[in-house]
Amino acid sequence: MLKDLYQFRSRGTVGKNYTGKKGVTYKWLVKKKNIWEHPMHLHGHHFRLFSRNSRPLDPQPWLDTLLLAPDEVVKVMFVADNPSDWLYYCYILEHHSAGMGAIIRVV
Ligand SMILES: [Cu+2]
Repeated sequence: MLKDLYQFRSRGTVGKNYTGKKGVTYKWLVKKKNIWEHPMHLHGHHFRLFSRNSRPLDPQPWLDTLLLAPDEVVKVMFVADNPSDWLYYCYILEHHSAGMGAIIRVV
């Protein structure tokens, strides 16, 4: 089963928190429309990129961080197999404190 998780739709908004079910594979759209790069990091899980700007990619290695280019839209997939509350955020402290952070709860 695939579910979309959609983060950081507009500039300056606080990241929305999500709840996922253990064992479910989630498709996750990462998008931030501005001029900066964002090194996005997820605790507790690894994920795989499968498209950048709607272009499918060859099989990619497992990651816990991805570099989001300016105006880029990236699709990743991960299996929610580690129950707890996990932080997902931009490593750049100014961006994180401005709202680029969210909790993904796996139950
Ligand atoms: Cu950032």
